[in-house]
Amino acid sequence: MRVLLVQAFTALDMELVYPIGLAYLAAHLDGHEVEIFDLNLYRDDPYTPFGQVLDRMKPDVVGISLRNMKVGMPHLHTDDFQPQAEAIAFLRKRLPGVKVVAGGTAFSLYSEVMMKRLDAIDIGVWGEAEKSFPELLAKLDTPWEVKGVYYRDAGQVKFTGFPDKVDFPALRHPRRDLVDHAPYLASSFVSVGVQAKRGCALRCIHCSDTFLLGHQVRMRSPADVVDEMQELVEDYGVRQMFFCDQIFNIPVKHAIDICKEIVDRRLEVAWSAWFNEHRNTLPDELMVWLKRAGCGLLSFSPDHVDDRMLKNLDKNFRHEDMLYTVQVAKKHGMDVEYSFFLNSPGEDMRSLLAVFKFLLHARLQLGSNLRLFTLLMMQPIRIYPHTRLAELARESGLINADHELIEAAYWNPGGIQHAVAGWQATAKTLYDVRKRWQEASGNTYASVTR
Ligand code: B12
Repeated sequence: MRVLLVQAFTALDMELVYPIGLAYLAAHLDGHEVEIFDLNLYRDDPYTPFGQVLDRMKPDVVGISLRNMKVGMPHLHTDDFQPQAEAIAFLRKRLPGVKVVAGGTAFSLYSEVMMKRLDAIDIGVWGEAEKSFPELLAKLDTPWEVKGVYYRDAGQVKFTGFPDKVDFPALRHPRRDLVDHAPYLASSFVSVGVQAKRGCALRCIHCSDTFLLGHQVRMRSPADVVDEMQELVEDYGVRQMFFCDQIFNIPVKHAIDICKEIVDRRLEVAWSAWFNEHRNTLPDELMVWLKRAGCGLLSFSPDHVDDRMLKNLDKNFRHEDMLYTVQVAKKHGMDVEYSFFLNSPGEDMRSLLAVFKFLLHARLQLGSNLRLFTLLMMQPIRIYPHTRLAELARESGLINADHELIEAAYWNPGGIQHAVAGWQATAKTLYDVRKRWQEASGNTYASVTR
């Protein structure tokens, strides 16, 4: 079968994101002719090249990856249903008989809404799909026989039920040969991803990653991870990457072993990842290896700094750990970024000010090693479906019981929302200035927020 895998529009004014999910799928489609096409590479005119690839390849199946949808920062992003619907309508019109199969993180978070609103999708695949998608291609006429599948039956959307998690360490490497890395490298230092593990043991109340990937952490062997990094360097000239893991430094030993493997092979790479803030997950030994292995940035999403608020968010660390992150970054000369939510459950002016006080402290301690662009993105928590925060929002009457949550809903109650609005207006001004500067720089792929 001829299968075209398409990355639909991601957040349009942010960095490009290498379609690693599609490259993973492509690696597991034995016996099919496969190509990958990313609409985001042609932001000015996506439809001419899209039409050309459809005409040339004449795929039997188009697998469309819906990664981002209404990501929830209206003043920063422009993605929506409409561009995605237009892209699907375009391919439907160009190739009326083609089977359209959707998948991806945004699809999986809002599967039913997506099936209802994007009626040109024939079949949807929930979650990780290295096993289910090839199975589906073999059973396109009887999709109800495959787990994890949404299909249409007499005007009704039906679901075959959640599949087992894939055996991640046993997967093949993503098909990097199907994607040109150059535009992603030109876009930002986080654009090309590598994945060392799937799943997360933590229980932060707002996070939907565990709905998608589970609490059990499934790890690849460090040697296998670094084999893939080595391929990226040697075969594609990629020396800058981002780990797509939920958290890189849990377990710590796995993180250290990956670093050691990079160092042993003398691989010259620059990379970053998301890190947990608990001091036990950031021992000196790890920091030393991170530095030697080319990790240039510790990316933290603590979301808050105040003990009471961290408890409300069910974080596994406290304020003293936050201070420790500053101390350890300073000691080892690492760059750091932090992202925070505003007006999370229980917020008051005192706790809000604690965030800014912490940032000031970090700036004084770390100077320019503290990267500040994430401040542009500080906002109230977007309430994602399938999270404890969504339950809490319903119980407390903040949202209606039947809210589909695809239209942005935030945890942003009470008087603090006025302070938040003030901050967002400032962030928008900073954003606009930066955007004009980026445009003047002439790099059409550049990210405004990185
Ligand atoms: C890593 C990551 C990032 C990294 C990406 C780095 C990189 N180079 O790849 C960075 C930091 C850049 C990032 C940024 C953002 N991200 Co992000 N990110 C993730 C994360 C944790 C992993 C994504 C990933 O790479 N997975 C690895 C690959 C292998 O898996 P996959 O893409 O899911 O693909 C699998 C399946 O989905 C499926 N599949 C995928 N496509 C298709 C297609 C078909 C046809 C089929 C059948 C199956 C299928 O099969 C694949 C293989 O199993 C996810 C959360 C998660 N748990 O997945 C959030 C997530 C995708 N991000 C999200 C968001 C909101 C953002 C930002 C807007 C955040 C922000 N405010 O800045 C930006 C947007 C960036 C952009 N330009 O659009 C949301 C999107 C939800 C939504 N409503 O849109 C997610 C789901 C997290 C969340 N729950 O909030 N992100």
